[in-house]
Amino acid sequence: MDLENLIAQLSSSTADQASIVRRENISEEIEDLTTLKLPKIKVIGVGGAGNNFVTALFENMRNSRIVEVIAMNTDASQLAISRAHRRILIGRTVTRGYGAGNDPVLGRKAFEESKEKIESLISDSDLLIVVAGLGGGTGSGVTPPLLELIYDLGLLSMTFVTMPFRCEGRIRIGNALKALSEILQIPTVTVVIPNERLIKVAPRQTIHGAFSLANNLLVQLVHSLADLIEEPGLINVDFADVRKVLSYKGLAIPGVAISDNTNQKRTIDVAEKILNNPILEVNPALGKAALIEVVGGEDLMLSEAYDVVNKFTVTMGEDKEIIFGLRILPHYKSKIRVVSLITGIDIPDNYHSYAEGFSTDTSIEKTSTLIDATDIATSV
Ligand SMILES: Nc1nc2c(ncn2[C@@H]2O[C@H](COP(=O)(O)OP(=O)(O)OP(=O)(O)O)[C@@H](O)[C@H]2O)c(=O)[nH]1
Ligand SMILES: [Mg+2]
Repeated sequence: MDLENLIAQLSSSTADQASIVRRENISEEIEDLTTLKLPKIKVIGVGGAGNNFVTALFENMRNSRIVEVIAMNTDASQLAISRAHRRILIGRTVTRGYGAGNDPVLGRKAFEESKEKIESLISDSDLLIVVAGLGGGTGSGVTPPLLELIYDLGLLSMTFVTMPFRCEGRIRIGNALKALSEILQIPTVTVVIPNERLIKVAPRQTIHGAFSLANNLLVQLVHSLADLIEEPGLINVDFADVRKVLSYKGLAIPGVAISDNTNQKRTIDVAEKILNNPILEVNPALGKAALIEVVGGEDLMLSEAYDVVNKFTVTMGEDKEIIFGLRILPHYKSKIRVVSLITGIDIPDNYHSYAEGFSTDTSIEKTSTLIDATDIATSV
């Protein structure tokens, strides 16, 4: 229930004299609360892949009161077909609206040209989520200086990037690796999705289906962050908790899994799917903090919610910062959805090799069963 509804409900109740006095006090307090600003999350999709990601996000978040979706590109024609609350063309002079032509140096020049415009776009945000496909000119050239600017402004950021398919060749992979190493030097929370993994995880998917595996991770993660902040839960998480988890910099692992059955082990299954997500190839046990949202129907038992969170604690260790929220949505019936973000993973020495998707190191491979594409693709 949002604040307006809460106020309406409070003011419509009938009461005796004593409770009228009490209600007046409550109204005063609520009045104070209404003057508080909701946090503002801006999600910026940079370049072609970034624009595709935020277009998928916009379909879900169009009416959000706290999430603003922004498409940013040097390519005017790509921007024209993107869907977002705002579409920003950058580097109009240096690229003439034709894109950065696979040249990250040109991408960076476009950023420099439009730096003032970008600064005024982001400066009133509480959290910025930057999304891009690394490998081309715009995403690879703009993402590192954009994250640097966010950091210099003292704002909180998170970044969500893909690494190229192996078949895209050494030049694009080289562009992506250079951009990734620049990003990893900035204090931010970084999720890396190696596109090559999408082929392995979903070999018989259409391009759209395989991309939607990655898209949906972002969509559901942002959706959950917004819900956690905005919607009161049985066990409530607020923006301070989100900030806390995002204060653990380094690599991060997002997770989404849904179960729709009454099986006794359903919650454990859901947690295991997340902790063994084969798209991401980073060991969750290395995380220092986790934010977990458990959403279920009226039939969700306390012991089941406990099992989910406990699975994270056992996997990551008891000395980790685990924050969880619990919400009951009657229309969920027997469905359970768990969305999580594990943060604070130090960058392993061999990270570059497996970010490319070429890993042969068995210590980072998972022995899990693969996630069924429909688990992630199920909409929120
Ligand atoms: N997962 C996913 N990856 C994508 C998508 N589109 C592109 N990519 C990846 O992102 C990389 C960068 O491509 P773009 O985003 O089109 O490049 P750009 O940043 O616009 O750069 P320029 O066009 O050179 O200015 C590609 O090499 C692909 O690996 C997408 O929709 N989903
Ligand atoms: Mg492009």
